This record gives sequence, C-alpha cells and structure tokens, in this order.
Amino acid sequence: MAARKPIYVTQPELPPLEEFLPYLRQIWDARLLTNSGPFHQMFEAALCEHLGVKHISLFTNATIALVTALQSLRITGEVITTPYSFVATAHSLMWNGIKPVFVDVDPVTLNMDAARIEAAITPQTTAIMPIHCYGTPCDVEAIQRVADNYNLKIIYDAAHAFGVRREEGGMLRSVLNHGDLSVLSFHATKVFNTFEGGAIISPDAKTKQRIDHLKNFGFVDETTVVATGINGKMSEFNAALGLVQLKHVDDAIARRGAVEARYRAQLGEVQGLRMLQRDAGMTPNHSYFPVLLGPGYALGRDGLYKRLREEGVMARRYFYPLISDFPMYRNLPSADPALLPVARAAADQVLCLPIYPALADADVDRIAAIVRSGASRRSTAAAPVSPPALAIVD
Ligand code: T4K
Repeated sequence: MAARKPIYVTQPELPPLEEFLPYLRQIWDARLLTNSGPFHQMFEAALCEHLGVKHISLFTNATIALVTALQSLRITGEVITTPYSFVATAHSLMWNGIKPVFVDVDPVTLNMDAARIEAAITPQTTAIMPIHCYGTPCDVEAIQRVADNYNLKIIYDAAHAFGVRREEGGMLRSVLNHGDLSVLSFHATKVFNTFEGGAIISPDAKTKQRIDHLKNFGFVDETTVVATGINGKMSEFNAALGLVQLKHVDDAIARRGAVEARYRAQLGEVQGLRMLQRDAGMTPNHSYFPVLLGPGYALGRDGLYKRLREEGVMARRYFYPLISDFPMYRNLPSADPALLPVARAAADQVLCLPIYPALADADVDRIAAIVRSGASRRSTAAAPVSPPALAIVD
C-alpha cells in the first residue's frame, strides 16, 4: 500500500496558476518590480474595500510591519503584551529596544485579559500590544478604556484576524478598525496569503503616510530622509498574487468553516477536551482549530500530539512554549510563571488540528477519530466511526 501523504496543520491556498500568469506577464512587460508599483497600489485599494478599513500599508511580512508600527507611533519604554502568541509579537518590541511586560490571558478567549492590564502599568508604559489570538477578537472596548485612562497607544497584532468582523451598533464591522494600528500577516500559513506579506491598518492618511515613509528607508522624496526607516516594501509579485487571492478568499473561508463545523460535530462529547467558543455576533475566519486537552483527557496533550504524528497528522502546539519561556524573555519579572497561570495551562494543553480549505472530509473524520480514541484509557488505535451529519455552528 502506498504511504499516506502527511497532513500538516495547514496547506497554503493558491489560485489556479493560469489566473496568475497574465499578472506576471504584465510585470514582465512593465519591468516595474517594486517600490509602490501599479499592483501594489491596486492591492492596497482592493484590500481596504474588502476588509472595510480606510488606510492600508503593505509590507514584506507582519514582523517588519509590527516593528514599523511601533516606530511610527514612537513607542518607547515598556509595552504590555501577551505571552500567548507567536514570538514575533514580543520580538518586534525588542527590535525597538522596548521592554515587554507580559500579562496573563483570559481563560475563555486566550486573548490578553483586559482586567489585568492596569496592574501592569508603570510610569514607563507607553502602549499595549494584544493579539486577536486564532482570530478571536480581543475585548477591544475594555482595552480601549484602559488605554484612554492612562493615555496609552494600542497596536493590535492582528496576524490571525484577516476578515474577522464584529457586530457593532447593529452593523458588522472589521475588528481591524480598533486601537491605533492593526497589523496583518499574509504569510503562507495564514487564511489569506501572498507567499510572504503583511500590512498595517491606520485610521488616517497622515499616519499611513508616515508608515509608508518608514517602510521605504524614511525617504520622502529623492533627497529627503525623515526617519531611520527600514526596507519593508511588498514587491509587485506579492501584490499581484494578493489581488488574485482576494477573489477566492471568501470561498476559502467558507470551506474552512465547513471543516471546523465537522470537527465540532465530532468532538463535542470528548472527555477532557475543550473547544473555544465564540460570541454569536462575530464573523470568524476559521484560521486555526485549537483544542485544549485538560487533565480529564486520558492520552494527554503530548500523547495525542505523538499519536497523530504516528498517523501522519502534523498537528501543532500553537502556542507552546509561551513567549515568556524563551531565553531572551524568561528573566523579565513579568515572565514569572506564577503570574501567568492561565497562559501556562493553555500552552500545556493546546493542540491546533489541521484546518485548510483542501482538507478532505474523510481526513477530518480520521483525525477526529484519533482524537476521540485518545479520550479512552483502553483504546490504543483510532476506532472506526461513521461521521455524523454536518452541523453548522456559526
Ligand atoms: N504575530 C502572530 C500572532 C503570528 O502568528 C505571526 C506568524 C506573526 C506575528 C508574524 O507574521 P509573519 O512575519 O510571518 O508575516 C508559522 C508561520 O511561519 C508564522 O508566520 C506564523 N505566525 C506561525 C503561527 O506559524 P511555523 O514555524 O509553525 O511554520 P512552519 O514552516 O512550520 O509551517 C507550518 C506548517 O505549514 C508546515 O508544517 C507545513 C505547512 N506549510 C508551511 C509553509 C511555510 C506549507 O504547507 N507550505 C508552506 O509554504 O510558523
């Protein structure tokens, strides 16, 4: 029997190559490869329209965008952030010589616990950097209230939040409009990808202009440099791909939703397993499918991680270890494990199951069966199951 192909936590979505080729032809003909070319400008406009935001600056990736976002608001001193994220969140602070101050997360959303921010503020605090983890919106109103009280800026790491909307005043509005700036990632592993890429969403044209200068070495014109900017520009190749990808992203998110619904229908009754719940008034993007395997789950998180790998399923422990456990952070006072019990428990229990548009229903069923088999102390192999009818959860 031929060996099964491994199933990774994600598989990038790509348009039919034929759809992209005419765009490549145009780039070849025009010889405009980067530095705010025509596709770059079109892609910025198309994204604003698609996402429902006013101003976007495209970047090479979200990490450089986070570094630049902090620069653009002249953030210094200390920034309050979460240990439960990808390392790039805190790294962007360190690249600016800013001290991260970690606060614990909320047990329901695994986002920064807004109630804990105030106690972490010192005279050096200038900003808050939360993330909409797995695309679940933060408690944006509560975070804004603290920021307003203490005159702090908010930069959202929105790397997971492409297309996520919330009901506000009877309307669905992009979560990216909250805070002072939001940063998206278009990395290959994200819901929407341009191979590599990222963006900053700004509330006004002046802020966007400053960001655009900063991503172009600080150049304003041929001879004027106003800041120690960086090279964060997205190329025409990535921007053209983004334009094509945008045509397909709604379908891709819908298919992700179907995969999630299929998992939820099969994992609802598994002892010791918790799935994250969502507010009814939001439009999710199904970017990740995390499950938390608590003490009641017989096989344990790492046992399941291993069993899945043996079956060719490469689930990932996003986010283990906590950022605060990495060597460059662990000596900070706020990295003390005793101060971060909720984040620590989540890091020890989380497993992100594969979710992507091309994931076949039969594979979802097989993965769910392996997960279920781990809940029983007796069984060692995945018991065969017939899939239940597809339940719509959103
Ligand atoms: N903030 C947050 C909250 C983030 O999650 C991230 C990125 C950032 C900031 C920074 O954004 P960027 O600067 O990257 O734009 C991955 C991604 O590399 C990273 O972008 C992402 N977060 C993070 C959560 O996940 P790894 O080390 O797990 O990636 P990797 O290469 O192991 O990929 C995971 C699986 O995906 C592979 O096992 C196979 C599959 N894959 C991956 C790639 C790259 C493919 O099938 N094809 C591919 O091209 O970090």
